Amino acid sequence: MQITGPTERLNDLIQGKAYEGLELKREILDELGFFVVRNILGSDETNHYYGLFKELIANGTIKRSEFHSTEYKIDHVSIFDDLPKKPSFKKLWPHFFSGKVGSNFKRILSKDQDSPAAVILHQDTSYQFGDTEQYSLFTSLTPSSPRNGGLQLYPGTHKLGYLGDAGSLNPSVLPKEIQACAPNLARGDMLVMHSATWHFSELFQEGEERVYLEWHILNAESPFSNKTLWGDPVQQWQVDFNIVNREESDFFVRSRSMRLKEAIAELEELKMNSPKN
Ligand SMILES: O=C(O)CCC(=O)C(=O)O
Repeated sequence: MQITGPTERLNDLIQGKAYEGLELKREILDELGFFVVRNILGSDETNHYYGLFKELIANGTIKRSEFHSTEYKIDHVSIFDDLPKKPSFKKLWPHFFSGKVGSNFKRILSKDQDSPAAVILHQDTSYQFGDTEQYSLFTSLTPSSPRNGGLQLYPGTHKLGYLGDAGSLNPSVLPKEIQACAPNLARGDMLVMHSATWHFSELFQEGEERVYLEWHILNAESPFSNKTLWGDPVQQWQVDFNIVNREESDFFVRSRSMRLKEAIAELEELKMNSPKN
């Protein structure tokens, strides 16, 4: 298998730091699959949301997900819901889905010395439902860089779309000229990422805890949108289901992952009953 792409152009954009600015540049997001909007929140606002996050942990309202080392599910909490109404966020919405912007989950992704694990190279599209044009908006509540496990992304890889399976991707199939980009985020910066972009994060090594407040956005007319953030959508089909709990969907009577779970359970049983035990 050989993949070719506009590597010279992508490298020029990365080297010229075209991926960052005070305002979202939609055409650059389309080319690279990501963009950093600087200073989407001021420092007082950022500290306010960071404080809320710490309070929610301290009073037991949220906790780290059992099977995802950086994730806190926060969909049951409404104190972050004023964010999409902030003037700086409102400026973003006309850039997406002809101004009909929906969301179907929000969460916090944090990494520190107590939960330092690296996250494999993957794309989110394989874990989502519906249209493949969806985005994560990661607002950084603390400084983020590769040293504290910040996200790194392969430019342009969203153009490959959905890849037919989920799991750890193989970066050696990409054109050798393409390098991962590791944007440093300051408190209050936002990383906008197309869900098909290949991304990963390294082990937390040092520095402040790395905390992203993520809003996931999609076309508000998608059956999987459960909250309209902007516009006046006509939503003819709706699936009442929170994709943060994707393993609980009822779409399949028998899916690949169900068969895999069954096979693992059978294997465990065989091992238990083998004469060696
Ligand atoms: O928290 C991280 O470092 C990455 C998380 C991520 O990419 C994901 O949950 O899809």
